[in-house]
Parts: sequence; structure tokens; C-alpha cells
Amino acid sequence: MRHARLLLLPAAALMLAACQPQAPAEDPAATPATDATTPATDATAASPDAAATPAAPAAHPDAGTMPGMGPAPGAVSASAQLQATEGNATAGTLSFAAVDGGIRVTGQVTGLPGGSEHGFHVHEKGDCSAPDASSAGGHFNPTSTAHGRVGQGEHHGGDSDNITANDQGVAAVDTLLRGVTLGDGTGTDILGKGVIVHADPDDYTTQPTGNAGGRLACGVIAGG
Ligand SMILES: [Cu+2]
Repeated sequence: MRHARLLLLPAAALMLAACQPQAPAEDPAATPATDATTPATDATAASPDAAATPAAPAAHPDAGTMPGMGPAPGAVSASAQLQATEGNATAGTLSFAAVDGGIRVTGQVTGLPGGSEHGFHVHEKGDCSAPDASSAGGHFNPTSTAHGRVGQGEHHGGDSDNITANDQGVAAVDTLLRGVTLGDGTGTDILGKGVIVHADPDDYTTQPTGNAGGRLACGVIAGG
């Protein structure tokens, strides 16, 4: 990448210099001075572009529209205790940690039907007070994107792959949230947000919910 940038700058300067229409009309004595100034200015102007273009994909494919996205600067660990909504028996404990490319969520969810698959998201409000956890609001979506699947184009910051229960109804969670941060106080910070385990699998397509059905359990992402 560094090599590409070094090559790009002289190439861009040469192209721009070659396109200067006024250069031949100027006094030959003044031309060297103009040429010396023009490439320097162009090189300076081109520098931010050259630096920004490779930087965005390098941070993350999904971070192209989010300059500066990457491992959270003020990274902390956090956890959430999932509690069953009314009429359900799903519970669990989750841990959150900033890793390269996003926030890793690990833990265990219990009380699920054996072998079942469930939508699993960070929701916009850390409020599990409603019996059906509707108080947690919709998916956390700080960049106002479409719902989708992590790593496959556009998706909400709170989107995650489904979790799958074993025959005993226990799901081992190890998933990655992308486009969010943890504990940095920015608009993408998931600290204080809700986490929901849904009754049905997320189809990664239906807007804006993934058609994941009701809410089996809810928790709040808290520091520590
Ligand atoms: Cu959800």
C-alpha cells in the first residue's frame, strides 16, 4: 500500500503537470518556477485522497463510510445478563470485547428449544422493562443503513449472525458485531444498549427486522 501511494503521487503530479495548458505560453524563464510550484501543490492536494482511499477498506469492508472506524480507542469490556421475557425461559450471560474489526460477543444462552436457530441483535435501547421487551426498541442502527448480514454488505450496527442451540437448548455464542464500538461514547457505542434473543431465525433480508419474531430474552450491555 505504501508503494502504491509513492507511485501514485509522482504519477498524479506528472499527469496534472502535463495537463497545464498555460505552461507553454509562459515565459521560459518563469516556467521552471511554475512547474516547481505546481507539482508541489498538486502533490499536496492529492495526498489526502491517496491516503484516504486505501485507509477505508483497510479498516474494514463495512467501514468505508465511517472514517476512523477500527478497534475502539477507549476499548473496555462489558457484559449483559439476559433475562426471559414473559412466558419464556430463555436466559444467558454475554461478554463484549473490542477486537480487530468489531466487537466480539461471547457467552451462553440457555432455555431454547433443542437445535433451534434464533435472531440475535443489539437493540437501540437498554430497556428491558416491557414484558415482551418491546421497550428495547428496534435494532441499533447508528448509521441508518438497511438490515442485513454482517460481512455481506449493508447491515445494522446491531446485526449479528443467528445463534443456534444444541440438543439441550443451549447456544454457545461467539459472534462479531461490525460497525459499532464499545465504551468510546460515540454514536456507535453499544454500551448501555439492549441485546435481544428472538424466537425465530433472522433471515438477514426482511426490513428492518429480519423477520426474527418475538423476543425471548433481553439484556442491557453494561460496563465491567
Ligand atoms: Cu432483534
